Amino acid sequence: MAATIDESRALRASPAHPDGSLTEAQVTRWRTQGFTLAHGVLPIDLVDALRSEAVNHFPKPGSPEAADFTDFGSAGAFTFPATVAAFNDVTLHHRLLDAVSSLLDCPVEDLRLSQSDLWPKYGHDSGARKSAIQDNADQRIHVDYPNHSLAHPTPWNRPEAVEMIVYLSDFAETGGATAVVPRNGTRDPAYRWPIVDSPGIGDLRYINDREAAEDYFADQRPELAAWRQSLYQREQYTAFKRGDVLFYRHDTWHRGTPMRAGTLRLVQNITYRRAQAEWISTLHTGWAWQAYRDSKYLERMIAAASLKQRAVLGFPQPGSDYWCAETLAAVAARYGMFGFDIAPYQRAVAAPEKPVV
Ligand SMILES: O=C(O)CCC(=O)C(=O)O
Ligand SMILES: [Fe+2]
Repeated sequence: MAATIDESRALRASPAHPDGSLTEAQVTRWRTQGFTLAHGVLPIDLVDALRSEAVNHFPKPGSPEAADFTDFGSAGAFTFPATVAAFNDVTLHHRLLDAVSSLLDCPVEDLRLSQSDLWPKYGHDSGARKSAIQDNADQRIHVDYPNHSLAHPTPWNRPEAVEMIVYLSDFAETGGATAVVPRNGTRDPAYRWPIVDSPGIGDLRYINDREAAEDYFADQRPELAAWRQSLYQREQYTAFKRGDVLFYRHDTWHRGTPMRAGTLRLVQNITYRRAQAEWISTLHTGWAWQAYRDSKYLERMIAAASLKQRAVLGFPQPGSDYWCAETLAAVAARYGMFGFDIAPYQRAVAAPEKPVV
């Protein structure tokens, strides 16, 4: 696909409301077709701040280090919670939280963060690389749930999670559109149930590269090989601009496509799930594991966070059974020096909401 796409299959971001909230059309599109590409959700200054931190951190495209860089998987320094403030600020941005809340029709306090990492992807000259079966350039069409969930997505109309790709680069420069297959109504054959017909699911071997994956699939499930080809034929491609956000789902067919050689595409991947969906794993080490650093960046982040931001990290909320005179004093003793305000938690203990009788 590289840096040019068939115009009739190009997806361009639609603008969010001026306050960054998703429009009704964007919400409907996510709920019916399985994705929406939105512009103006995050402040562009924040996107640019994160982008320049990442550009300085990763090898320059075209350098020998870039050629050796394994571009599959998340990047340690840019995994939540990170020492890069802009990265955490994007992750916990109230506009993203509000967007997920409107897509899932679920209060922000009932969401939990389960992924936030930044993926650098380098464009290689396809002729110069022998396609390996786990090559990440031209991915097989897939859904993301198998390595996020221990179970299987719930039926379409009760989604449990929202995945996001925050683009920090411009498609016009890097290529590497994300291909997505829009779901077309309740009987769309592309969205047949259950969603198990993809390499890596069940007893099928995991293979990333498109060509290798489809050869393998044709061998293992010959009766469904043409069906998988029909997914590729229906792809649409994100012609993203810096700051655009692709909101999609664990049950949306999609894939990464080849980039322009000699370029670096930076994206941040974020997932929020419903609090009760415990079968959706948190992909990273527990947040508390970043405590004890000399900079105290985790402790400072918790102290500075809003009640909603703390809630999505699993911090006990006002009104939780966790809070009592002893825990109020203890948490204040742990975080007070960083400016943590215990008052909202205290108030809820002093004046619990009256039970409905
Ligand atoms: O890089 C992209 O645009 C999509 C990547 C993707 O779908 C994946 O790695 O699971
Ligand atoms: Fe994916």
